[in-house]
Amino acid sequence: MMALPADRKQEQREASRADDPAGGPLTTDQGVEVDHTDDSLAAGERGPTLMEDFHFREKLTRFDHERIPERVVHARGAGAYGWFEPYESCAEFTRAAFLQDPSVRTPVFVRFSTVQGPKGSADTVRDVRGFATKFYTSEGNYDLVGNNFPVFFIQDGIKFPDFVHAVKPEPHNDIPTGASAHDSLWDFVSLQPETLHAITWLMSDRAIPRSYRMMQGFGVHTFRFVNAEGRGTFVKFHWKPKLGVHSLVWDEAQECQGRDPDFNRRDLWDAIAAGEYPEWELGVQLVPEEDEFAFDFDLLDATKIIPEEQVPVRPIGRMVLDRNPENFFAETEQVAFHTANVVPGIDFTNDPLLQARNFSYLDTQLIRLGGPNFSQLPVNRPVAPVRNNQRDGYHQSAIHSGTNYFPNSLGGGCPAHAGAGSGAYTHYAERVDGHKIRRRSPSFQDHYSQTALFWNSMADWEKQHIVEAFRFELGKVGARTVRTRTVEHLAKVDGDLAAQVARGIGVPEPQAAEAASKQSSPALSLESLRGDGSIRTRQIAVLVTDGVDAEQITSVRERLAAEGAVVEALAATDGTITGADGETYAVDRALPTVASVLYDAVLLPGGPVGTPPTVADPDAVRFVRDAYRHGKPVGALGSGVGILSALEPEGLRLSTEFHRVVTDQGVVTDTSPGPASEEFLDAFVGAVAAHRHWGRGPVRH
Ligand code: HDD
Repeated sequence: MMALPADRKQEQREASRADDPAGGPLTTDQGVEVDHTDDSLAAGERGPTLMEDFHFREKLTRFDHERIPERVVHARGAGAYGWFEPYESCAEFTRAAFLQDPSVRTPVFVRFSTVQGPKGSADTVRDVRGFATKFYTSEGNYDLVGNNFPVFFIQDGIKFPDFVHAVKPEPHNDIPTGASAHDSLWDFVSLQPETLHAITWLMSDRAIPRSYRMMQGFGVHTFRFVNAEGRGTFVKFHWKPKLGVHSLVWDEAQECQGRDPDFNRRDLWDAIAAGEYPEWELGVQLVPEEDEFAFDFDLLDATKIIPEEQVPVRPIGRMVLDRNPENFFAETEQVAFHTANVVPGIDFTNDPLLQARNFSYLDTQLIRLGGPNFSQLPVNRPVAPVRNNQRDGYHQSAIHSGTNYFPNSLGGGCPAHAGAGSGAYTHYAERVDGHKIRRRSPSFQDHYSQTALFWNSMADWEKQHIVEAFRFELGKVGARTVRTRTVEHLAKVDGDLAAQVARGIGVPEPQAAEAASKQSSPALSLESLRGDGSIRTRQIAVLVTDGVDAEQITSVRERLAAEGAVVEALAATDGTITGADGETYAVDRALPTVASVLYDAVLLPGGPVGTPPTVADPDAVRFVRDAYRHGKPVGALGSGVGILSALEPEGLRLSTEFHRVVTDQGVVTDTSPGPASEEFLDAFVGAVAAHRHWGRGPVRH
């Protein structure tokens, strides 16, 4: 096995750079120098443009052809480079070279995406997120093309065009953009109960992640590991983020779509640019071949999970993303993933969704990237050598020489077959025997038990969010029959869920029925996915104004920065403010340019005399009220506590105790003047680490 430095991919990328290190003047595509690109060549000062202006024609033609088709799904995305390293050898289960040696780092490129919206849609929509990883291994590229849900909406890939047509904007008016709350999706759902499990995930907070860096990834299908002896083991892949799994609230997510449509993309970019490299642990659930039928669901059914309590997730390695791409189009747009890009030691199962994907991805790249040579593009090129007789086609950029067929003697027989004992891919020798039939296996028929398992596993606040999401989505569906039919299916999952949804959307409550399952899997709740508990990279706003107690701000800044949080001082206008000590302090941003939804927490420092004028600023008032109703930590110090109480966020009850740190539902206050105490800072950091404080009650709009 060849040791592969993680920067091998970067070295390879260098060769594709278009920059001219020596500088030099503007040229045409043919390298002819251009001295004037502001006016076209014309017959006289006010005359027509001349055909012979080759610079004008080339420039316009190139511009006219800049666009390629966007991905039919997952059109909007953001990507980054990084590396993967295994914790220990996985040789017992797989011969995959990149999973053998903890000292070998394999380069990766990861693209995160939304599914429904077009390339220019907003990030914080309610949707599944794609989580696709290309490992540039020493044995060729391995693509793990996953999502942030462990289950999919359909069981057989032949239904994919139907499902995607239903969820995409309606064909007559192309509405809605980046949203599933419309008739055609719910019509499909109400007629196709296999969607219910993934749909319930879609109604959960998993569908509005706070950050790509704070979401799980799943390979979804059951794949197969194969070891050097040819023994197979079923495997499900899990990515777990080091920072924990955190989400937005729906009201906030919607506002964020307007305030910063690039919210998740920017977050990923900024974190990497700041050296805060996102990290995930790769885990596997392993099932021996002989246990294939040991479950009350079918391992080949992509609408099912294996509960972690039944088969624990075994951590096998970690991935760190440490480099932003340099050109969005060249890299993030042109990256081409394919579920059939596997390496020796990783194989497929007969999951009918996976089988269809193994056809679809290559097919789509051919049209999207305009021909068969897209694997030569820098982001797609393997670092392993490529030698074969595939030739020609659009955009061929390699100069092949010698023979182009096999077998040959004129080319010395090259490239020869890989020899026995080499790294060649051998397909797992599964015995297959059957009649040709078009029929879903009876083992795929139960669509309700695992939907109920998911529902049962949710904390109360997660359940409440799911009910609200169903009400929102179905409330936007015009066809009453579709609303009713969907609720009837929900009743087969859980009577209480169905009744709560029905009450919000004006359809009859279905008759109470037995829940489809009484089981739960605590590992599915966000409550159990807090990660390392740190507050690294959380965005914390400190609202400042003239007369503010600068010592308080400094003490807060120092501590929060030491914890890895990003602290920004916001004031009514940009520039500087004058502290109570008479010194001037820099403002990071003006309040009108930002919004509460772009921050994770807010802190109100005080001033030595009376109430600083912050409270009179409508932007500041809205900021604090929004943060409070979105469950975010709110801190107040000194006379800032008075300001907070004057703002009267709905439901806020402030303690009347003076000069003591009081923490209540993520609101941390201390009326003491001067620098923040350790006790206050500990409590505030703890409140930020907890992310949201649901005990305040439902989010009011
Ligand atoms: Fe897919 C893109 C993930 C089912 C057909 N898919 C795509 C991407 C991700 C997924 C992350 C974007 C990759 C990128 O960033 O470029 N898809 C999934 C998951 C599925 C799934 C986790 C279920 C387990 N997909 C699925 C099916 C089919 C497709 C059943 C077709 C039979 N998917 C495609 C596609 C796309 C795609 C049409 C569009 C753009 C592309 O491939 O490159 O081929």
